[in-house]
Amino acid sequence: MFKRILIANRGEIALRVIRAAKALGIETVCVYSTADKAGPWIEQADRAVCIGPGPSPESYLRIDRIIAAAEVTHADAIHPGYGFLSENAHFAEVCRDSGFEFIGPSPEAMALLGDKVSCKKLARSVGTPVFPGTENAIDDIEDAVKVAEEIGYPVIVKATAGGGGRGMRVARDAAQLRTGIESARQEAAAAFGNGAVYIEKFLENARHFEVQTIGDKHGNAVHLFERDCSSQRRHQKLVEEAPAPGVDPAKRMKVCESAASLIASAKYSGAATVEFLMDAKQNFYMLEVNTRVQVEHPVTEMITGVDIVREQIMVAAGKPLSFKQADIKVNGHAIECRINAEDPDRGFMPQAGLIESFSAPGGLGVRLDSHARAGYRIPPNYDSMIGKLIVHGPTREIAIARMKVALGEFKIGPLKTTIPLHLKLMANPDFQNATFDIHYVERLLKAQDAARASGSTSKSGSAAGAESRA
Ligand code: MV4
Repeated sequence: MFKRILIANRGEIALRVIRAAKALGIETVCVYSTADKAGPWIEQADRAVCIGPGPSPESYLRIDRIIAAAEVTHADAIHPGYGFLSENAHFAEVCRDSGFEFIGPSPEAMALLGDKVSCKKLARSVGTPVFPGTENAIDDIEDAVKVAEEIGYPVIVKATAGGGGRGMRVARDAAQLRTGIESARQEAAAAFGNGAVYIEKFLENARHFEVQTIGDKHGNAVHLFERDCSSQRRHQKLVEEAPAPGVDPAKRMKVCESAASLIASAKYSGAATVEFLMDAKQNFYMLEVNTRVQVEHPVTEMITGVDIVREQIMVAAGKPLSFKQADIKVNGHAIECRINAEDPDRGFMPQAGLIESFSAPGGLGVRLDSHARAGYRIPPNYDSMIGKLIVHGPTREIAIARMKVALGEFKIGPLKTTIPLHLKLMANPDFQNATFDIHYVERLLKAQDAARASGSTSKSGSAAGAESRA
């Protein structure tokens, strides 16, 4: 087993990895930027190394400095967390070539599943359902137009290297497709250094269904069932839950098993999430594979009892998975609300600054994964998530009820947070009845803005009018 792990990340996920490592008797090293010097998670690590200034290109994205920190602290392995370098196959390769175990897949498996065209080909070959579309990246625009006529409009143009919604264009006719391919290529080249794009059938109203999987270096690959992450705004998830409510058990089993087959066929070791869209008839289509631990992994931990970060560390060290597929049973229901320091009434503007008061919720089935506390100053450089509130209960109804209580207890001041929005979502009939799709939060916010604008008797120049347009 490893003696010492370096964590190439910050905030709540750094703390999550420290906790798992400590429970395994493994020492931890944090790397941090000068903006994170006072980060509370750093106190929990055995050692800490400053790797540069606040902007992440000069610190958390600097492979050379992270490797140097691992060398001077004699770390055995590097955990990348999520975001930053976690899905960078070059980083995984540099870790390996420098003698550090990367806690995640091999660079080869990461590259295979990270490229959406090669991932989709593999998925099709093992029977994981995918959208109809071009087999390969588009060479000739007129070939793409032919494929679009075959599968029917609307279609979506996607970057093979993309993810999280960047480099996508919806086309409803051939003219839109031609311009969409051009602009998606340019955007992808600028954003990912790779302008390759492909097309597939576009699905309008769907739910986001994702399967947690994990593989080891002995050829074992299992799934830990699924999460529904339909509550999102601008590709930022707000609420995630497990299991996905109201899904036909036989269909659900098939898609979860197909996700495990996919990562097995990639000879994948570590945690991976296979994302799907589910239509109104509960047909599934794979979107992409995330080759890292995800923000929302705790809801899966709560319903399966598996410590996903512990398993990540164990399999990276060459141990077989500690369980078999047949050992995994779903127990109850879990929901996670992402607590962001953002003002939902002002276009989700990030709220950097001092947390003066912080009163955490608790009680049966309540888990708070957060690096924040009173006296912590949120730096302006990174994402605004300051914690995740996770509740577990025997049923979805009880989990929602416990979440409402926990959100009501949770007081953070004076900064604005997403807590009031979560209280509204928990009381929303579409959430309660699971009659939602990936657009319902945005529709709700739009309706709220419209109601506020029309309810206001003052002119457009008023504070209320300005607020609703922000
Ligand atoms: C789609 C789609 C509809 N049809 N693909 C957005 C992020 C990236 N992971 C894939 N995305 C989508 N791909 C087809 N063929 C709609 C989306 C999409 C979406 C997906 C999941 C969660 C939220 C979303 C919000 C807008 C669009």
